[in-house]
Amino acid sequence: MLTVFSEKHRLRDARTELYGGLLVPPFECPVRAEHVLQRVRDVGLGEIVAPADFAIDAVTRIHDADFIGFLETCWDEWEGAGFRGEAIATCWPARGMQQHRVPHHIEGKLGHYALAAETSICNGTWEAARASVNVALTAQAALRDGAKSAFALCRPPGHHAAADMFGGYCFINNAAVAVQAFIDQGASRVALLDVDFHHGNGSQAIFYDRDDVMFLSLHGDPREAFPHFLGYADETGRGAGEGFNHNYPMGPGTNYKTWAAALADACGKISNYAPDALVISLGVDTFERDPISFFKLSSDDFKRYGATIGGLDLSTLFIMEGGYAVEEIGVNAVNVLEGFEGR
Ligand code: Q9C
Ligand code: ZN
Repeated sequence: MLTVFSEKHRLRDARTELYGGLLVPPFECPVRAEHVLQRVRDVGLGEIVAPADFAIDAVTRIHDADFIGFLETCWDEWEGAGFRGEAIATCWPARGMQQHRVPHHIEGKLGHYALAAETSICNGTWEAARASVNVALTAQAALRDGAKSAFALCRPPGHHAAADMFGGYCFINNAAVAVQAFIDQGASRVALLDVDFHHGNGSQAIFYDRDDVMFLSLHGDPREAFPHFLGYADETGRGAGEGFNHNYPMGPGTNYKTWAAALADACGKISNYAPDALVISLGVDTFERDPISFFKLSSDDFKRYGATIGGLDLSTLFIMEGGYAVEEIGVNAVNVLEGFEGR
């Protein structure tokens, strides 16, 4: 399987994450991608290529232009305002306040466009996010050109990013942009299966009204896990999209047996939908020793479920999302790809 990787991910190297009331080194750090790349090499998964440059138009098919403008200039505006740390949102348009007026001051803009406060914006964040979506689009183009599967080794991740919101370590929704590229190239239906530990709130929101994209997510119950305010089982889609959104929230301690039963159900729905392409939001923070998550999958389980996904026999694009047990992230992510290939 082809892997697409950009060294520009290293430009996203924040010093701070707000966690438990402390500013700690971010869980979402550069070494994650390097370990996955090393494992791709070690097992000889296939060719590794750098991304092509894509016009921003592919991104603005999903994201609002004003939000993209904000990401581009946020760091400069923050520094220009005289702040000395990294850019962190500290106030929001909460209940009863104005939701639609975008403030001029960067502090207000951050609150308008952020969905959470853990994700600091620093110098280089925009360039890295841009490279990450180019990785996704390059891998997508390989499928368009006839490849059966491809691995977009994206970093930073994307599935929490909505049309006009960043957070949860995400800025541009790489998977959503890739899904839209398939549609724009003529696909009638695309399935987006999100196996990251966290609910893909951004992806769900982006496609919630649509029947040409089926979104399915297996994740920690939002009553117990980030992003807390979306991802319930009764969120099934809206309007034309009713019946095309499927959430599988699961509680603390969920083991492979329970998780795999949810995956089997999701795969049945994907099969019936008969999509022209399948996009996988591949987070491996379902791992038993992940530092911020509570599922109990072993490294072998990743290979097992890769085989299940492979059994769908669809054109499949894997997009890297989360996974914070950095020592094991390479084995776990590449196990899915090897399982998919029947290795
Ligand atoms: N107590 C992705 O996996 N905060 N994002 C978690 C845990 C944010 C995860 C707090 C987690 C974001 C792409
Ligand atoms: Zn995650």
